[in-house]
Amino acid sequence: MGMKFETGMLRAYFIAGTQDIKDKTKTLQEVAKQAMEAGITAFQYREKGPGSLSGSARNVMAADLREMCSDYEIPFIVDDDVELAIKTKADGIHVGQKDERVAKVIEQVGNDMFVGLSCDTKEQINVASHIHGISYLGSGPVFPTGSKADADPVIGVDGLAELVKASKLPIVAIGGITEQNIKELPKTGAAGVSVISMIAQSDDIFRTVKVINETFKD
Ligand code: TZP
Ligand code: MG
Repeated sequence: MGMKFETGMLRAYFIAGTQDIKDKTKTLQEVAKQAMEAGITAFQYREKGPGSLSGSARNVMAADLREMCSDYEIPFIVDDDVELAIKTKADGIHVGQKDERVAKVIEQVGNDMFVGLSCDTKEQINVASHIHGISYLGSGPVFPTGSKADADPVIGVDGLAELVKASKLPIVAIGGITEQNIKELPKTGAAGVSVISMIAQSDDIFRTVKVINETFKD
């Protein structure tokens, strides 16, 4: 059994895969370690799209990052891939609306890990509210993102606030969040932010993670 889900895990939630490290003088392990050192509250391994690893390189990377999360006592969450999540004894798994059906994923992982689901609309939130075993929701992209080729339409800050209002489950904001626009988000009631480029491409990961944690301190 992995770490038990707590809403505080959603405050500074870093998502990354090899493809997100654009400065090839750094490795994903180095960037992730700095982010953990700096105080992220969750890490999601999302190895996807051009420049991503596959096969054994991906398994080795996943095992490294899993171990690092254990060392820093933060949850290791796998995007989409149930098999990899089980193999690495992940704490959580995150699925989107276009991925494997969430009810099936919940059945496959049982009590061994928590489950997060992306929801863009109130209708999707309503459907999710009837499924037992979802711990948190990820919003649709709040701002335009360059990190996901097939991202859904932008929902904006007001759209995020509406989703939070419609949901009993905690919601983590995602998509195009920067050190500037993050200031607009606490008033929506979101539990925190999940970011790729804000951390993966930061020139100072310590400063960036501090901005996130201070913006969402309560
Ligand atoms: N899902 C919706 S937007 C997105 C994902 C995985 C990408 C977020 O990346 P960034 O760089 O923080 O905009
Ligand atoms: Mg997905």
